[in-house]
Amino acid sequence: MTTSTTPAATGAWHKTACILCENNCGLLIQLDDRRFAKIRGDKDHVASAGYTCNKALRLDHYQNGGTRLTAPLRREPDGSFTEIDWNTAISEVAARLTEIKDSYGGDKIFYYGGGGQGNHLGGAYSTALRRALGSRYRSSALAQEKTGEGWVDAHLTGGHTTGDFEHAEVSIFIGKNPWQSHGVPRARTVLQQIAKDPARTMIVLDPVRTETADLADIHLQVRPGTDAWCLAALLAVLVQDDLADHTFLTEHTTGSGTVLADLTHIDVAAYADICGIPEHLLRSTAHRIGTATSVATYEDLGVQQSPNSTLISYLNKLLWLLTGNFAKPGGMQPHSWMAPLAGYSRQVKRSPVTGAPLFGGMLPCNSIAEEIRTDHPDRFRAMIIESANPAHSLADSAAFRDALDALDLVVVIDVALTETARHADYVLPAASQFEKWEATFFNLEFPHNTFHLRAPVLDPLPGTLPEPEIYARLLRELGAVGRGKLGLLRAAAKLGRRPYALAFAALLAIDKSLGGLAPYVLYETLGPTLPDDARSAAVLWALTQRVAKVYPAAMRRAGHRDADALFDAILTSRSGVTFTIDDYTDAWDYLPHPDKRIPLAIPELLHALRELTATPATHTSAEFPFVLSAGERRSFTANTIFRDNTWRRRDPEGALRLNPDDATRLGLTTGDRARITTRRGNAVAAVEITDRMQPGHASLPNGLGLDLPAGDRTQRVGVAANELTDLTWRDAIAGTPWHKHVPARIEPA
Ligand SMILES: Nc1nc2c(c(=O)[nH]1)N[C@H]1C(S)=C(S)[C@@H](COP(=O)(O)OP(=O)(O)OC[C@H]3O[C@@H](n4cnc5c(=O)[nH]c(N)nc54)[C@H](O)[C@@H]3O)O[C@H]1N2
Ligand SMILES: Nc1nc2c(c(=O)[nH]1)N[C@H]1C(S)=C(S)[C@@H](COP(=O)(O)OP(=O)(O)OC[C@H]3O[C@@H](n4cnc5c(=O)[nH]c(N)nc54)[C@H](O)[C@@H]3O)O[C@H]1N2
Ligand code: SF4
Ligand SMILES: [Mo]
Repeated sequence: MTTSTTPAATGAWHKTACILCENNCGLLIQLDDRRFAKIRGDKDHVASAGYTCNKALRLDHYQNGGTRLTAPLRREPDGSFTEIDWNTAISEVAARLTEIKDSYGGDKIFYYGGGGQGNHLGGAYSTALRRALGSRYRSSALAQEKTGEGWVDAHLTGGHTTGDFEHAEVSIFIGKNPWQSHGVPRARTVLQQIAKDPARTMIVLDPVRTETADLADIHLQVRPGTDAWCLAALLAVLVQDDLADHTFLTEHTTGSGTVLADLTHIDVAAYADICGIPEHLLRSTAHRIGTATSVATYEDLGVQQSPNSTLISYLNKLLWLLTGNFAKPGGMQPHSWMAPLAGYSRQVKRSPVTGAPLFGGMLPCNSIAEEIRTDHPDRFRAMIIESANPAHSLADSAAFRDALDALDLVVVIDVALTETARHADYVLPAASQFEKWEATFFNLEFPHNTFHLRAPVLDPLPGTLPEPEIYARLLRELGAVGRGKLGLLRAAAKLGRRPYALAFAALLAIDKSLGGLAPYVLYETLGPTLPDDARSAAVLWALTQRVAKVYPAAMRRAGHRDADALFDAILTSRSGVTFTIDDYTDAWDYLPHPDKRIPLAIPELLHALRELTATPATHTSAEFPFVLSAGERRSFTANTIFRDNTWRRRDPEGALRLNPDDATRLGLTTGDRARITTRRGNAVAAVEITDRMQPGHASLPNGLGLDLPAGDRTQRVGVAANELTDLTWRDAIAGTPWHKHVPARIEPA
């Protein structure tokens, strides 16, 4: 492997961020040649202020641990890969995409991914390529977790809300283990502060006694998959004991009458029995919530990847809405965005073959294979996959691999030859997240919302390119924008931002199609004028214009005079920028409803709530008696970002966790090997026995079971969870998978 160095950089501390979870804590990295010799938290960072968890310090295993691609790969008729040069790769990929577009229509080119936990800047340019090709359908990991919640938000507050956990009197974590998974910035510090403060209460709904549950005042250790009954019962107590905030409901909501009436009828004792929580504990918990001055909640995969997930999102939101915990300190708060991760609306379009709902415009991940493996004339024919590993991360990997193989063309943009890339026709090697300008749009904070544009720490590994350059080369090859227009804008950019903005607006008025191609146009014209070769940041110019237009007051509160001042601050601040300071009362401006009230009644979900009495609460059987949570976040898991098993200091194989009673019954002890069988497949894992698990519940970590090179073969360590999951285990409304609720059998291996 050839390496290039930035010699002057060795020994110096470089500012960047961690790429392992959505919090993207600021980091300082000291290099030794291309190695990350030392890593520490960046105290100047606007969001993390020096905080990191244990995982960030292992990032050299991402940068230097795995096997990187250093040339584009083309699949040959015999199935093998040949290295080709970039010019050949770009011209062939552009020609093949054009062929698909001309034969079947651009809407048959499906796009997946666009960014992981640390890299969204490239994805911001993918929209221009999709526009040029006429590609209409897309998806990403969001459509196997957050789309149901996003759709509920679209009905209620119109968008995402963030919990003010630093101030909340009562913090509630529903199927969320922030001690391990974060999501809450500086999570471990914040959790410990809550735990230490006798005036504040932490409530955790989780079948497992997690590290977060250890710190909780109230642990509602529900039976797996029964949160809907648990939350419905909590809401019922709030209503039946008249703890709802009637002033808030009257002044700020509509439809509360219907919702309260439905909750009045719920049999709390019966629901307590279903979810396995003592009735008195449910009642006292509801009273703690109903009498608190402020309540904030966070729901995550434990419920979003379990049965009834969309209903649960609704019930979660009713918990804080019925108690008036919106737009106030310690409550739930809508916020500004640099760019929303997805645009949800109440109206939902449907997919062309199976009619799956496209919440936030995304095809549910479990429907992708179904949409391809058919002879329907509208099936997808090609797929572009960037910064994602769906052949490993989507339910039923075997079905997804078949789907990839059924396509006419698969193009994968990744740093490594992943489980997905192995099924590609072309693999385009990307520069790593420390070798290019990068950023994420996980800007979910309140009141200080931050954005961090990271400068490269290293030069790109020879043979690799940043994604914005890959997209630009494809668009150039496609001749997406005439040279005349690009020339004119380049000339205007040399004169300054103001003439550039005017020229851009004038061209857009003549040619509306430029709007969809804007990221590419900016890259080609404004990009070259940016300092430090920060060409990939060009798209942020348009996004800062949007911030100035949509949140002018919040932007000025953060000290930015106008969009250009904000753009310059982003370009030059190596520890991130606070781009807006929201105010609690801004919440009402963010509501999209003309009457500025929150419409509480969602008919489909009230129907699902009524149907709970007739909904099965268990999905196990004599054949598959266990509930397997396939994909738990632990101290040494990080999706599939590390392609090097030696980064794990503990739990190297990703143990199957089991309750002691189950283990005794099965004759298993810690370290033994057990076979896990589901309707879709089977696997063998090392066993860890722990009373953190309840009987009948087992868990496997996420991100294990990668097929990594070992000599001229590959070696798999740990279980690839999605060899065990099934496409049909999914939410009836959002189509999101039940990864946390897989019926399984466990036996000694
Ligand atoms: N260490 C680490 N951190 C990560 C990641 C990582 O890979 N590793 N990945 C990041 C990503 S992509 C995401 S989306 C987040 C996810 O973050 P989390 O959602 O917090 O992660 P999980 O561990 O998958 O699931 C959370 C909890 O759900 C519980 N659970 C299982 N079944 C049920 C149930 O029926 N009801 C309830 N109430 N709970 C249940 C599990 O016991 C678990 O404690 O983490 C992010 N952070
Ligand atoms: N069974 C089960 N399945 C799950 C989950 C679960 O809990 N259980 N969790 C789900 C969730 S919440 C998520 S978010 C997904 C995550 O799964 P994916 O969305 O597939 O994402 P990652 O595993 O993060 O993979 C990121 C990919 O990006 C590549 N990469 C890294 N850096 C770069 C770069 O700079 N450029 C490019 N182009 N590529 C890069 C990596 O090599 C890797 O292939 O998994 C989901 N799947
Ligand atoms: S919380 Fe840990 S994994 Fe997440 S960004 Fe910070 S250091 Fe990285
Ligand atoms: Mo995720």
